[in-house]
Formats: sequence, structure tokens, C-alpha cells
Amino acid sequence: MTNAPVRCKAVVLISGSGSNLQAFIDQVNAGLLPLDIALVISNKADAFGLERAARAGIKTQVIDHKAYASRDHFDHALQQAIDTVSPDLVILAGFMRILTADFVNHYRDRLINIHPSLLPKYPGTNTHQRALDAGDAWHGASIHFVVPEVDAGPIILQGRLKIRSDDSADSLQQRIHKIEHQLYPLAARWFAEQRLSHKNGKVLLDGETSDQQLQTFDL
Ligand code: NHR
Ligand code: GAR
Repeated sequence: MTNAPVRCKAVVLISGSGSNLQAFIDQVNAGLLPLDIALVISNKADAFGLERAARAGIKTQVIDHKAYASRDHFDHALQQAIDTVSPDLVILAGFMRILTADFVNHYRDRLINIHPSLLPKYPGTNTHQRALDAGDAWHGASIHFVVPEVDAGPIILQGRLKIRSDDSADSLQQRIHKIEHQLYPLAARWFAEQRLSHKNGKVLLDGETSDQQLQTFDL
């Protein structure tokens, strides 16, 4: 008898629409992503992503940051909820609260985020407009391990597209979403398959830097 493959248990944190969460759900259900999404947590009760999770039969929980006196208290509650399922991986998918260093260090090397810019360009918010205002030729999304400094962690994978002369922040956001929905599940697959490591702040795929880690899209 062969051993059943060990699947990677994940918790997904959201604040909004959850289209990235949906991309994970779809790939898991299609057998393309060896992940068990054990729990979805939102800091907002009205996040549409909660409905996507419920529809997929995934356990959900709301932890409203406004109910806590400080970031420390909120993060502590969040950590307790996450650790009830002992995940191998914690995925930030449009999660909009900055996390304390204690929280981030507790999940070091198993906490990942997707950010809608070609980091280290444009950490923070309003990234699409900032890329347009700068007259950039390229824009994209980055998936990175989370470190206490916001949007500064080692980059796992980036996807980019050419900015068009008629692009608006909205049109860019829509096309970047398509990149995100392809690349975030791919990064999670690499993690689940234990193909990621890092050295000197650089993420390695199968022990080396790979041209798969920057993908160009014709969108
Ligand atoms: N926490 C740490 N420590 N490090 C990171 O890299 C993090 C993080 C928490 C979230 C996602 C993120 C992004 O990709 C993320 C990365 C929210 C803010 C923010 O300013 C910044 C970065 C990110 C998400 N949030 C405001 C706050 O006061 C609230 C904004 C709101 O509620 O709409 O936390 O860019
Ligand atoms: C995504 O575009 C993600 O890159 C971005 O929020 C969106 C969430 O969409 N994340 C951030 O801006 C983090 N600060 P979704 O809820 O449909 O997955």
C-alpha cells in the first residue's frame, strides 16, 4: 500500500471580494492544487469572500478588528483562531490589516501575501494609479513571504504586463487580477510541493533562482 500524499493545510485571510480565494478554491476542486483550505477568516463581516467559502463548504470565521482595543489584541485573537487548525500555510488574500511583528514571526516562512505591484515598487495602497502617474512601462503583482516590514519580504513570484497608453487604474486592476488568479495558486502549489526555500533574502525554486519567478503576460 502506498502512503496517501501529505496535503498542505492552509488558512486564508480576507477582507473583501475574495476573488483570489475563489481562484484557490477552483484549482483545489479541479485537482490542480494539493491544498486543504481548512478555514477562511475575515476581519469584515460583509466580505463577499465569506460567501464564496461557505458555498465551497469551507469553515468561516469573522474576527472584527474594531472589536479589539489594539492591534496586539486583534492579532492575538487572529492567531488563536488560526492555530485551532494548525495550518502549514497562512495565505493573505486581499487582507487589509497590517500585522504585528509578533504575529508575523509566529508564522515565519509559512505566511504569504499577494500585492498588486512589481515590488519593491509601490508598497502600500493605490498601486495602479501610482504606476500610471510614474509613466511606467510595466505593472504587475508580486507574491512574497511576509516579514514585519510591510510588503518587504522575499519575493516568490511576480507577473507583469505592459501598461497601455489608454489604461486607467480600473483597467489595470482588472488585468492584474487575471495575473493574480493564475500566479497565486501556482505559488501555493510550489509551497505545498515543498519546492521553495530562501537564501540571503532571495526565494529559490528547487534550490535555484528560476525564470519562472518572473512571468510576462500578454493581457
Ligand atoms: N503585515 C505585515 N507585517 N507585513 C506585510 O507585508 C503585510 C502585513 C499585512 C497585510 C497585505 C498588504 C499589501 O499587500 C499585508 C502585508 C493593508 C495595509 C494597510 O495599510 C498595508 C499593506 C497591506 C494591507 N492597512 C491599514 C491598516 O491600518 C488599513 C486599511 C484598511 O482597513 O482599508 O492596517 O499591500
Ligand atoms: C488583490 O488585487 C490583492 O492584490 C490586493 O487586494 C485585492 C484583493 O482582491 N491586495 C492588496 O491590495 C493588499 N494591500 P480579492 O479580494 O478579490 O482577492
